[in-house]
Amino acid sequence: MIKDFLVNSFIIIGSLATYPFSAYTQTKSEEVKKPNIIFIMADDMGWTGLSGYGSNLHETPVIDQLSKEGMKFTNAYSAAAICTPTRASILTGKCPARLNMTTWHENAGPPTPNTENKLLPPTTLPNLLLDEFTIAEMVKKAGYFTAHIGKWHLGDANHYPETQGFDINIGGTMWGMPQTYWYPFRGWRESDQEIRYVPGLDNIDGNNANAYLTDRLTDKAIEVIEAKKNDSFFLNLSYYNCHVPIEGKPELVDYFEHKLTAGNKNTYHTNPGYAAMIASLDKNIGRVFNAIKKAGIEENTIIFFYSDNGGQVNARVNLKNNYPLRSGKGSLYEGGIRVPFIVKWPGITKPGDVCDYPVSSIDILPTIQEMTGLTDKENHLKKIDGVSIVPLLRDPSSTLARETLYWHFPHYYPTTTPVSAIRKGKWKLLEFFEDNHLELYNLKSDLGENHNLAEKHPDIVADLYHNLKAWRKSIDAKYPSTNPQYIPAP
Ligand SMILES: [Ca+2]
Repeated sequence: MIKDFLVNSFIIIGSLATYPFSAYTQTKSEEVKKPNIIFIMADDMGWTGLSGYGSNLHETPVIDQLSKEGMKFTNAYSAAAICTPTRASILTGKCPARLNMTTWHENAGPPTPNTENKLLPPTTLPNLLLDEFTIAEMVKKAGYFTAHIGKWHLGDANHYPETQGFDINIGGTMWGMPQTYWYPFRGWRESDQEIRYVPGLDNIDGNNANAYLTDRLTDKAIEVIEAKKNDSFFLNLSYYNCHVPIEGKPELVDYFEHKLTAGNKNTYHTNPGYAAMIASLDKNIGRVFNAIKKAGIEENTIIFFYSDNGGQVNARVNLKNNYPLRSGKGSLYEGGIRVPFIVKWPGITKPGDVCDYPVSSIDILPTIQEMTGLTDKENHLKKIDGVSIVPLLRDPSSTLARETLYWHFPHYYPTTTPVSAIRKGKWKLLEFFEDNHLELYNLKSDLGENHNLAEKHPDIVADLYHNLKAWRKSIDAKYPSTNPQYIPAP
């Protein structure tokens, strides 16, 4: 006990030493004015996954309404085409390649020996390092309560949300997907020889028999909103929907099956289970919004809606999931990285605003920093890649100082071989490392990236390629290497 007291005293004194007393009290008195931030993330939802973004099967009235009340971005990107790197980029404002976190947690580390691939990926980090400065750590300095609810996927148990500035963690683990969306949200995973579970959602009242994971995560989010409505809070609400396994509520699956058979044959979304999962996500976000209204904090709560990568394009989901974009999750074609993104900032964003300027998940941290008016005494923001998009939120026709966006994925995935990409204005260049060939697309006239213009515009290729190489060097990007065990297919 005495030892604990001494340790606690030391921490308190240490905190005061870091912050002059006047600054500390000022922070406390300003606390009530700081806006709440709810960052809602869908998993694996492609650019056209919402009805408001073009799906003619999915129904998302709540999220569509959010885009009408706030600002809808049409050229928003995830910093990676897969889960873990994008999530790391959001929390740190850094490109995944700078973090050396370019693949998902379970796939990171040294490369797996194989004979199938021409290249071997570099060794990458499976965990977000503890000394990385996150949004949660940033807003905690201003007295925010910080809650992580849902998918984490940023490291093992030594790197869970509690180690990155979150006061509480419900449902976050090292895994990228639940074994099942149905209670008790756990089960044996044969392919990995392990039991997977989603912690923090048990209760003892016996009403859990038919509980759906998404509903239970929302229950917890509402508990946070009700408990902290008089404080400033940051709620990182990362739903598992609509990542596989495709498990929708039966009544919703029935509804979308009927919709598909009732004559809606021309849809590019054709999976009723997937549609049901998106419908459940939408309904649950509606419950969150109702809780905010009920708590009387709607006008002082900023809402973000994002997806961590494009939609899956495998047989379990849909082959044209991201139409009209090319490819999907894992790929650096637009289908893998262009995602829905909506921001509602009461009093700042104007209802119905649409912004076409390219933005990225690396921009979230500096944006929240500016929104909350936090100072950057320790110069954390000087070491990041993102920029604040507040100028766009104030005026969607304005621009940012940043002209280029970059991606680097030195790994394999069913949709791609190792690749880098750069977007500058309407142009996009990709370099594929197996043979170092370059592809150039004009996104303004060819959104589907069907016409490689590399041979037609050598000057543009040279300019973009120069930028891409300089960027990779500046962040010490890791490259794939020749695989000595590779056996070419006959
Ligand atoms: Ca994902």
